[in-house]
Amino acid sequence: MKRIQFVMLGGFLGAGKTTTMSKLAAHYKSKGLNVALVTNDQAVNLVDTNSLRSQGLTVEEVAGACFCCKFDELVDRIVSLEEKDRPDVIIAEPVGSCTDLVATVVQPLKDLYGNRFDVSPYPVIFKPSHGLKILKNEGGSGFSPKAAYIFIKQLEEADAIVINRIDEINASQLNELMLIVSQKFPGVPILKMSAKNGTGIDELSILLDQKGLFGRKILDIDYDIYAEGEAELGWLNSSLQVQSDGLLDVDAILVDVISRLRKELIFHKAEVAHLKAIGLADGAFGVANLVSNGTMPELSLPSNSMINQFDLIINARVAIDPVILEKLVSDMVCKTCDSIKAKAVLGKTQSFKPGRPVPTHRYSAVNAK
Ligand SMILES: Nc1nc2c(ncn2[C@@H]2O[C@H](COP(=O)(O)OP(=O)(O)OP(=O)(O)O)[C@@H](O)[C@H]2O)c(=O)[nH]1
Ligand SMILES: [Mg+2]
Repeated sequence: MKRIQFVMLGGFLGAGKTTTMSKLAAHYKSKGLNVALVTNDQAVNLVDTNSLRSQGLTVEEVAGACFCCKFDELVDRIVSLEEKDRPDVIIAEPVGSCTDLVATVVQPLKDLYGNRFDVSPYPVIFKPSHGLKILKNEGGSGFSPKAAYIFIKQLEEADAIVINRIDEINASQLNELMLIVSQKFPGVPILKMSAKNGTGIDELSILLDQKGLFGRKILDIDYDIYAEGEAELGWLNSSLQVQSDGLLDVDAILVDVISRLRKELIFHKAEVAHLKAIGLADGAFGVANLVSNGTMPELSLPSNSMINQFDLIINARVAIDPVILEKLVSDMVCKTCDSIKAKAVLGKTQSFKPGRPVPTHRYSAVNAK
């Protein structure tokens, strides 16, 4: 039986992993290949899963902890996709605050399931808005040194570093970024991409098809610092329904909620790693995001929908106490709804600090080629 190509896309929160998955899936489909995706989060109610499914893609999810801590569940999801959908390629997105994935996912997959899955080289997507400040070590990234440690460890285990959002920067800024990345991570191939407009997706797919000694960079990592860095993030997944007698402008509501939260979080000096909201209504969906305090909210996928009621899911990863985060999210949703005389019917909310990662497997040396 032909082995399934398994692709995992690493990168920090808000780096562009989900956007890249969607573009890569379209790329593989255009070549006649069958593609399926696996998403991952610390909690349930994922914006990413809903967004990708709404785009017509086949998606399984591992919710409740990262792939490394739920390795067997990841394998179960892959096997279930294998049985149901017979994909040629599976693309998986780990949690954006997760690292040490080569030792805990890539090596175990190659070693234990190498006869069934052909594991691609492991690319890590670079997020310029936080990455430049972290690599320059000039402060002002909004994250503590422990959270910055995770960002750097993610890049250290990459077979290739993919600089994303090149549509937003000019040639000299890009050269500066390439120089810094190549100085910090000498010898590591650097790719340039705009996941948003598709630039660089072909080159990424060429990298992913390469065979050789990839997925072998076992990190020297301090799990205490890693766990403390992750625990500095407030994590929130919340679902609710917005209702009104009149017509609701779904896209305007998504952007309004994110904009109000941005203002409050700036006031609280709490850096946003990624704030995302999806509105889901009768076949239509829209997504709004914020990837740092220094950037503006973006309606990344418009729904162009006017409707009486819709489901709203908010996922927030912010350097703040999760109790404060939960209150701010609930207050801002209420303010948005009050401003348009709509009603928010609260569903399920999970808010917490991520717990210490306890991987199912951790290979301390390369076992599998
Ligand atoms: N301008 C621009 N925006 C991008 C690009 N890639 C992603 N984005 C935007 O960045 C935001 C975050 O992108 P995602 O793909 O959701 O990021 P992610 O890495 O999956 O985030 P998490 O799942 O939270 O870790 C969205 O608003 C995207 O539209 C890009 O190449 N250019
Ligand atoms: Mg994502």
